[in-house]
Amino acid sequence: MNFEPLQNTRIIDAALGKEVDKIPVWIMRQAGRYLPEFRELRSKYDFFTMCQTPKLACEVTLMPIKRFELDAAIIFSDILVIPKALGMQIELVSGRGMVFPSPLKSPADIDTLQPINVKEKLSYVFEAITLTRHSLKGKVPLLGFSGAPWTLMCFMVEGESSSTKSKAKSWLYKYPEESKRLLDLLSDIIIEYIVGQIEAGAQMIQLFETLAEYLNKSMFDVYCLSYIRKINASVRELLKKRGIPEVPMVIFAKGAHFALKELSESGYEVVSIDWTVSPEEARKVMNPNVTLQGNLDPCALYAAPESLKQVTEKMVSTFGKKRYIANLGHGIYPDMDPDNVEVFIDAVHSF
Ligand code: 1CP
Repeated sequence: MNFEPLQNTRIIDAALGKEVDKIPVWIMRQAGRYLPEFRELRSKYDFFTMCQTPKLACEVTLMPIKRFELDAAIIFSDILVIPKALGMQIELVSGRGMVFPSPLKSPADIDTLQPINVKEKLSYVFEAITLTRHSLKGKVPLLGFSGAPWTLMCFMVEGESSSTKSKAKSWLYKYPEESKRLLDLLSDIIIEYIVGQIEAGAQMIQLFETLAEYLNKSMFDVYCLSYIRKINASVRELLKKRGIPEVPMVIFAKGAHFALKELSESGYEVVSIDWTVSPEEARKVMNPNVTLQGNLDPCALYAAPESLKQVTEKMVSTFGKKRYIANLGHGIYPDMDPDNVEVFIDAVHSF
């Protein structure tokens, strides 16, 4: 595919360990609900209709890019497009979040998931990526993403938000082999899905293992890390086989403070850390050949501009300019003030 050359390569350069003129910055969930222009458009359409309509997904992806000096765009979509593609019904219910009316109740339900051709079933994401790449005209790189297997399994088994994830965790204890069967099935789809996004024009990929924080180290090793590794290796292998150039990959395993070293040796160019990990500790234990991403406590965006500026400056000075991408330690919340997003970005860039 023919796209315009990239004008801002900071994020890609930082991911690959090259020098940068300024520290690159983007924000997890930057295209969402805290923006009035998003809420306005969202009032006219159902959430998944927005994801499934490339023109709308493109428009939302560009919203934060028009407003702020961000160094990357992230395609507007959701990690739950995969369970949806497998035939599960999902509704975004106001006040309850994502609700699956018929979650997986026992391992027998794994067989109700429909076998899919990723290229066809998720073609709307690929089309949105290609359209957005063209619309960006090379201004900043476009990131693609996917949920990781354990995080997706959690949603598919829990059915709605839960503070303990005890239903999904009970599967790991009661049905370890069947859980692995489900995680394997999801991994195979995720691999094709990521390759499809890269083929469509995604210039960096982030894998979200957001719910890693519910597991201990030994469970994480078996039910997350092995799949995180496999996905990385298989994506690269498939890209090579199909003659598609590789792109940097980011792993964000929220709460996996016990596995920083392992994550930094799992094949990803970038490891994203949450705010509970100190930059010094992360640099000390992690492979020096990976780039770190993160990790401002999202709630710092509630601070007055001057103190937000100070905590941001402290963070970036501790990480340093080399092998670093500034971000929050998790997604931005809907009630945050867009003006403070600008304060955060400026504080990073002027360091
Ligand atoms: O910048 C962006 O907003 C890009 C698009 C994006 C991404 C990267 C969305 C849009 N969702 C995600 C990832 C995602 N979705 C994750 C992993 C990252 C994280 O932990 O923040 C998770 C866990 C989800 C699942 C999800 N989607 C939830 C939470 C689940 C629950 O408990 O109900 C919710 C509420 C959504 C909806 C959603 N996804 C995205 C947006 C903008 C919204 C809100 C839509 C709305 O209310 O109008």
